[in-house]
Amino acid sequence: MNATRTAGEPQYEPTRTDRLLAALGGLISAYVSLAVADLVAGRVRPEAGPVPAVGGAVVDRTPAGLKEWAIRVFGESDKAVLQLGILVLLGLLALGVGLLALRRRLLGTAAVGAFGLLGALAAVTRPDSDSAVDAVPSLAGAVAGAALLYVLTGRLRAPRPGTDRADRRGFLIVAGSAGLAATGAAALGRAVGTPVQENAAASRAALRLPRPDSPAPAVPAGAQLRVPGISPFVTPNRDFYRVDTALVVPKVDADRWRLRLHGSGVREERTFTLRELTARPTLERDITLACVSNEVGGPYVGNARWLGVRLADLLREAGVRPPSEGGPADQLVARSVDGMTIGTPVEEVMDGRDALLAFGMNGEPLPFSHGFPVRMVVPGLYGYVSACKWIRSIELTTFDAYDAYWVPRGWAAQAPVKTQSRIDTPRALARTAAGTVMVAGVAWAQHRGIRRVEVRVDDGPWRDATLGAEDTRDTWRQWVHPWTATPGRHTLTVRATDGTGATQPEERTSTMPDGAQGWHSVVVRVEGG
Ligand SMILES: Nc1nc2c(c(=O)[nH]1)N[C@H]1C(S)=C(S)[C@@H](COP(=O)(O)O)O[C@H]1N2
Ligand SMILES: [Mo]
Repeated sequence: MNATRTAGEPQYEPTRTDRLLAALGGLISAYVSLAVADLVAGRVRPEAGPVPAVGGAVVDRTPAGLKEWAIRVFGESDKAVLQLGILVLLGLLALGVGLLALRRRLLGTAAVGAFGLLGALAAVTRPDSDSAVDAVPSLAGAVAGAALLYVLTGRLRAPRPGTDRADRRGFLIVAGSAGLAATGAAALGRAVGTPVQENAAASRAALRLPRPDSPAPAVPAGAQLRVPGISPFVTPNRDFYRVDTALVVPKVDADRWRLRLHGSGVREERTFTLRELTARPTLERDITLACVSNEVGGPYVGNARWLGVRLADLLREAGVRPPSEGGPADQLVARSVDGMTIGTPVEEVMDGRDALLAFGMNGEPLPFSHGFPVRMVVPGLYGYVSACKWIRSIELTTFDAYDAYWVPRGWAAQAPVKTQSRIDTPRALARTAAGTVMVAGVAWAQHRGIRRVEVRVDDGPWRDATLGAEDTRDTWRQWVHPWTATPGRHTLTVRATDGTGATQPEERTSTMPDGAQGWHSVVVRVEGG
């Protein structure tokens, strides 16, 4: 096409079809690259795959406001959306790289290599990476993708024997078989499972939970109201909300798991195995867990029966004293296998409340997504300052000396749960018939308890709702209010008063920096009349 053309380049101008094929070649090379990386990551460490590694790096650098927006808009699918976004972006780049390779074969091939290096860099710089082996999935994928792109563009640039046209048939055969082979290999890799994950699954299946030395008192019969549409008093594990930054759920082999206890005021550093923990006196407690990102009326709250050991006992044995007894550490920093850090006030953990290192949830070992083998649960504190999943170590330090993960991202270092109440039924914008309508929901103020719940229709007077029986002050409480609904559009509002006598303030605040407050209300349409 011009004088700069070098030897070995095609003697013809690529047609529009060739360019289309070249772009497609870029896409297929990227696809094969990711499939190979996925296959290798399965053998090495699933979290070290390029998509989770780059995704994790993006999550850690996402401004808090954007993260809150993503949670609000995409809910618990936010992680899937992020990974899809990465794939779409990569797809677009791949089309460009394919076109580039048609003109500059080596440069295009090198670009694939550069993406591989980027993935490798992301993988080894993740906080949970402890070995350079984590670079291997991305690098292997890059080699496969680069080689394929090189071959494919070769087909397009080499005239088919006996013609002066690109070898499109050769291109399609190579592209098709490479795509199929990669798909097959990746599917097979997933089907046989990964060694790490299989050990984890086996260790979970083999775990026999100890009988609690201190069982939870039976849930009072009246705690569960018989109202259709109300949140069940105990949230089944499969329905329990999940909030974390993990793009791949960590699968920890319980047999190899260790918990390290160290830091300021610890007489002698200690390491516990799961067996050592479960052999200690165990307690079972009903505790309601809530997320600071829960909007007024939102879904990120659940109530479970946890089984574990008392964290304060472990700390006392190690010589730790709370600040009120002159201990040097006021913050306990829990670290997880996936690099999360969660800072909890030592004073609260040791003030007599049932702060647990939990291994059981509703009668079974913790589900992987909820922190298997061990997590923390502290009544009265939001999850991001208390409920470290997949916990690996506990360090005693001070709030002055260390900011846990969410603190530099704009969230408060200390965050007791705010009193909240939620209308579960009728649902927002529901249509109901005139007559008696059961307005019902849940209210929570962990560790203070719920004393009163009131309901208001439009601008009418506040009326006391009937409360379900209190399980403990660490659990939420159901409430119901029979309302004689009249035709028209009505606004139902709820507010709760906690065990200290404080009533929820009306004014809505955002979740940031330390949890939303304000009254929940729903608008309903009553028909008939
Ligand atoms: N390792 C780890 N632990 C974590 C988190 C996390 O991102 N990583 N998120 C915390 C937050 S913000 C909350 S609200 C709770 C949620 O626990 P769940 O997913 O079991 O409901 O876990 C906490 N523990
Ligand atoms: Mo949270």
